[in-house]
Amino acid sequence: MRKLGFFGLTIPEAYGGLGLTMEEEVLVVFELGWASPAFRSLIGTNNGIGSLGLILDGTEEQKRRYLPRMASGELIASFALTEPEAGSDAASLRCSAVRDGDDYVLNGTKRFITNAPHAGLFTVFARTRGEGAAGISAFLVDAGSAGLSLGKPDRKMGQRGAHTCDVILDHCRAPASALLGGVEGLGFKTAMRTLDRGRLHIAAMCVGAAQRLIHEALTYALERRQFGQPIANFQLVQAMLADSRAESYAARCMVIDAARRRDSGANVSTEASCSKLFASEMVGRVADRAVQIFGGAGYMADYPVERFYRDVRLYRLYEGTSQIQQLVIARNLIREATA
Ligand code: COS
Repeated sequence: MRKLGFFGLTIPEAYGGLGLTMEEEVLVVFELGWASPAFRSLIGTNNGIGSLGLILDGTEEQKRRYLPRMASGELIASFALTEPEAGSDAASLRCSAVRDGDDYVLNGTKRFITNAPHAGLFTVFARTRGEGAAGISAFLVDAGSAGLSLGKPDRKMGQRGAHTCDVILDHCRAPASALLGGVEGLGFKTAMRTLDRGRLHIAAMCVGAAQRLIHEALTYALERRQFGQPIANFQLVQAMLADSRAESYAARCMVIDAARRRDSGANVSTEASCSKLFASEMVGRVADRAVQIFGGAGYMADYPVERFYRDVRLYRLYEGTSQIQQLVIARNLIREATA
């Protein structure tokens, strides 16, 4: 995948990536979702939340320093926003960054950080001044920095091929040049704009995983015989396959439409949240039906549906829970109506 340029799918060509449009990116992500939701994380963060803050708000010097090595796969990037006490309420994060001479000194713990065990660079969100969103800044912190250490590997229900752990910052020194964009107080908006794209990427993953689950369930239903015939002949089984096909098609259309809108320069905060909400809930239902069609065999680790069932549960949780997507959609609706 490294040789084929997968680590730099969305990094601009000027920095050594393939510079795919969002529409092109989601087409690739459909395939990654089909193949392995967990393995996707290794390249997914370089093409999404790991690099996007830098692409959106980094200085030219910061981009030139890191993006070419990310695009080649030499440098794995990671996005460190979540904390033990700051999940859905990201603006309440407590990690602090205090200016000390030519450096910032960072203190705090970041939780569930995807790719942390492999990362060479973390985009760390920390509080430089005051309460709330306006007090948050983003820093590009090298993994080898003194004072940065990793917690024990997280033991997860699924997505075990995606490695996550705590990132602990204990008087970790980062040079002033590590401040993303060179300006304090922009970090929260960088995180939100990054997640707008990241959520669309996750929605595309859900579509790919759903298509794989339907393929597995259909293949099994055509082979498995009960009452003297393939179970695919039974209308109750057909109804499950048909609902899954219809719902995954709807999600696919949403994701492609939102991606095209983003490529045309539109703000897709609402469309990204709609896509992630619908697609992640959809793939949960599709995985559940796939296990049902397999019957007892679907509960066994012998078939991929058991792993997919566990893997796709995460999509309703990370990069914003379903409830956070509902909140974003409703807030945007009300803002538009009252503007
Ligand atoms: N793009 C640009 N700016 C945005 C934005 C977006 N999508 N969303 C919010 N902002 C801006 C707002 O305009 C506001 O700026 P001003 O004060 O200048 O108007 C600022 O950011 C704060 O926004 P808001 O008041 O809406 O922040 P809240 O604390 O109410 O929280 C939610 C917003 C809940 C949407 C946010 O905390 C969130 O997304 N939480 C989930 C976090 C998440 O996804 N975690 C997963 C981590 S990665 S696996």
